[in-house]
Order: sequence, then structure tokens, then C-alpha cells
Amino acid sequence: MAEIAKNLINGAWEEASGGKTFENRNPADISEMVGVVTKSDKTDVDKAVKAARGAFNEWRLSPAPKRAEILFKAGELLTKRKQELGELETREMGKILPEGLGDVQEAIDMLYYMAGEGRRLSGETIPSELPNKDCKSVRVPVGVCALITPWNFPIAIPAWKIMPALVCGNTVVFKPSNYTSLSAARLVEILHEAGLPRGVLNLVHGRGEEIGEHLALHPDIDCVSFTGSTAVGQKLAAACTEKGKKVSCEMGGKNAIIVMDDANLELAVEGAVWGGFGTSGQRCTAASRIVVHSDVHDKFLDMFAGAASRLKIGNGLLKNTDIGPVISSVQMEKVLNYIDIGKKEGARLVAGGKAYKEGNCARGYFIEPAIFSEVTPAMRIAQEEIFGPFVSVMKAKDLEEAIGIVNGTKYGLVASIYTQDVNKSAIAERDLDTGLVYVNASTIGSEVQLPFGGTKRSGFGHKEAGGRGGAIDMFTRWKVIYRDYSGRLQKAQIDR
Ligand code: UN1
Repeated sequence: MAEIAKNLINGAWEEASGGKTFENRNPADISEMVGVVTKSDKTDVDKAVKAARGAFNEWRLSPAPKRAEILFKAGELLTKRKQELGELETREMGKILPEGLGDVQEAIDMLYYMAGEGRRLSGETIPSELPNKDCKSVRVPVGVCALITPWNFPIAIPAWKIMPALVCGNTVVFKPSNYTSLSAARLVEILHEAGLPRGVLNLVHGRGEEIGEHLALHPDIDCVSFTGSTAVGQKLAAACTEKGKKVSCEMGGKNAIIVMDDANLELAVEGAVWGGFGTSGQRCTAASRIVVHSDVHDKFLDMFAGAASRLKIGNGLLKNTDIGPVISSVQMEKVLNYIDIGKKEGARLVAGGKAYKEGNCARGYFIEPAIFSEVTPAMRIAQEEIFGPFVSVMKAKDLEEAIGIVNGTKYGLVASIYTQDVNKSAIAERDLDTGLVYVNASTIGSEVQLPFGGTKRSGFGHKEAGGRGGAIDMFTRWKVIYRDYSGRLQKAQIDR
């Protein structure tokens, strides 16, 4: 029997109370069992929340720079284990190793960045209108946070949430995706080893459908941060708001790249391949639509289809692999079903779109990177998030039409434009209704020192990561303090 990845509750690694487990298998080869994971039920969630609640007061009162020192230490430990964790991610969810290593690096960056915040959690002092009175605003932690994360960035997205939550003085119950439980457990193990007091960070493994809602809506949870599908996020946002919890959700995307007639086409093709097929298209930031100026459309399409068909499909641990599997049989069926939908809608499949079973790919969930052309904006394949190696190419006669197409979905996470014209770029930067805009770069590549998140149905509540408007706003509340040392009753607005 393989070792079981356990929950961490109140500083102790333990199996779930029901004694049940589930297996994690490698999506590149399902005969390989990556590990066995303990399967929590609501009792375990309750225990974890209780532990986090119990640890809150002491953690809240510990100086932020001291909290940050633990994150610095964890950053060092994670750096030492980067290779091991990158490989584990690849085996657990299929992304190619360089991407797995990048994912770990993003968590390291976030650890150091948020550790720095420990010495910067500043507020404001403002003069009072009354004598002998001072006013200030300070950031205080929100309380006990439920952090629910997806499988496509098994280490980075948890780090986006856990690190700011901890440095701000919150305690945490972390529920990672069941597909990437082992990667999540390693990250928690590192934070634990770095010296977090018991109960400050708790980990519960299990399925979202079974324990996610129970955790998020638990009466002792003050704050919920979720990354996942729009369907789940919307429901969660409504339910949490109703219960008075602070909530933020990072959800789906239908991100687009605009390729103008003056674009450097080689660069645009590279960007489209990376944005469309990196992580097998399983990113909320994936470029699933490319809107191309009519004058360069045919040439671009030719180059793009050629580049996509040259991508080497396979196990992400092998050196030459460009594109790994999708996460599961369910996801594979979903993507293949969208291929049928695209054909039925009258779009033209110009590359890929079939299950790939060659050589040692027979036991994995591989799909040839698919490109549809002759896609029109109202088609389902131009509107719905597919989350797989699937790109819809559309035509536009000018910039205005292109921006209209890009903005014409319910999502608003990322958009990008390839152009050499500074004026066109400026208009796109202004008018694209997305949380992130890239110029002459793909839809992927956010950095931790800036906020991350989308508009419309892509994001709800505060953004993630660093910078103004980022995660520090999510994991703190502003408290305003008026201190009167006049020794008499003073009345604002009335004493004149
Ligand atoms: C996601 O797509 O799910 O910019 C997150 C990027 C990464 C994070 C992406 N830094 O693509």
C-alpha cells in the first residue's frame, strides 16, 4: 500500500476520520499511481476550522514581520525542492516539466513577495478636524479563511492565496483540488517545517462536491477565496455574500489574442501556440480565441496550423515534449465533444482535434491540439470555456471590430494584441474589457507583484497576487481608529 497523503489539522498529520482514501493517477499514463490520498468528510472540515479558529488570536497578535520570517524560510525550503515538486506536478496533472518548474517558481516568488509585505502592511494617518485627536486606518486580518484551489496550478495558485492570508495574520483551512493533493501536501509540509504554529495552516483533502461548500459556508469561516469554474464560483459568491462572508472568486475565461495586419506574424504565432496549447489549454488564461485581421488571416492560419501540428505530444517528463495530456477522461470527452460542436456549428477544423494514442500515449488523456477557423462570434466554440487544447480563429476587418469580438463574451480575464503600431496598442489597452492586457505577448505570463484577476464572469471580489488592489486587500479589513486625547467631549461636524 502506497503512503497516504494526509490532512494537516492543528499541526498533526492525520487520516480522515472516515478512513476512506482515493487514488491519484498520472493522466499521461493512468497505470501509474502517483499516490493515495485521505478522503475527508464534513467532520474533518469541522475539525480543521476549529483548529484554525483556535490558532487565530495568537497568530493575529504576532508581529507581521515575524510571521513573514516563516514565509522567507519556506521560500528557501521550496527553492531547494523545486525540481522534486515540479516533477511531482507533472506526474500528478500532466503539465510539461518546464511549466511545472515555472509553477513552483511562481510560488517561490509569491513567498518572497508576501514575506516582504510583512514589513509593509501600512495604513494611513490623517489629520483630525478637531484638536488633540488623531485618526488612522490600519489593516487587520479578516479571520479564518477557506482557500479552495484548482489543479491546473497545483502550487502557484495555493501560494497566491495562502501566503497573503498568513502574512496578514489570518489562519487558514486549505482545500486543494483532489487531482493535485500530493503537490498541495508538499507545499503545506514546507510551510509547516518552516515553523508555522499549529492550527495556523490546516489542510483537508477531498472532493469539492463533498466538502467544498461545507467548508466555505461553515459559520466559523470569515473569508473565502476560490479559484475554479464560473458555475461554482458564482454560486459560492452568492451564498457567501448572503452569509456575510468576505469572498473572492477567480473563475473562467475565454481569452483572446488580436493579430493586426502589421503584427510580427512569427511572434504572434509563437504567442498563439503558447497561449492556446501551453498546459494543454488548461489555464484560465489560455488563449482560446485568436482574432486576426482579414489581410493577414490566411497567412497566419497557415503558419499557426503548421506550428500546432509540429508540437510533440507526450509525457511531460520527457525532454522533447511540448504538450502533455488533459487532466481526466471527463475533460477529454468534454474537449472532444466540443470538436463535434464546432463541426456542427459550421466551423472548419484545420488542425488536430483527435484523441492521440501513439506509442506510450495509449494510456493517457492526450488530444491533438485543435484549431478551428471560420468561427463566428456567436458560435458556442467562440463563447464557452473549453479548458483544453482548442483554439477558435476568427476574422476581423479592423481594430474596432476585433475589440468588439474580444469583448463580446461573458468573460473578461485576459486579452492580448500583436501590433507594431503604438496608436493601435493604446486603443486596445484602453478598450479591451479584461483584467489583464498584454501587448506583443501571449495571454500567459502574469507576475506576482501585480494584481491578477478578471472582469465580468471571470472574477468576483478582490484580485489575487501583489500590488495595489491585490490579495492584501482581500485578506485584510480596514479598521479606522480615532483617538481623542483632549480630555473633553468633542463633536465632529458640530464643534466649529
Ligand atoms: C491560470 O491561468 O490559471 O499568467 C493562472 C499566467 C500564470 C498564472 C495563470 N502566471 O498564466
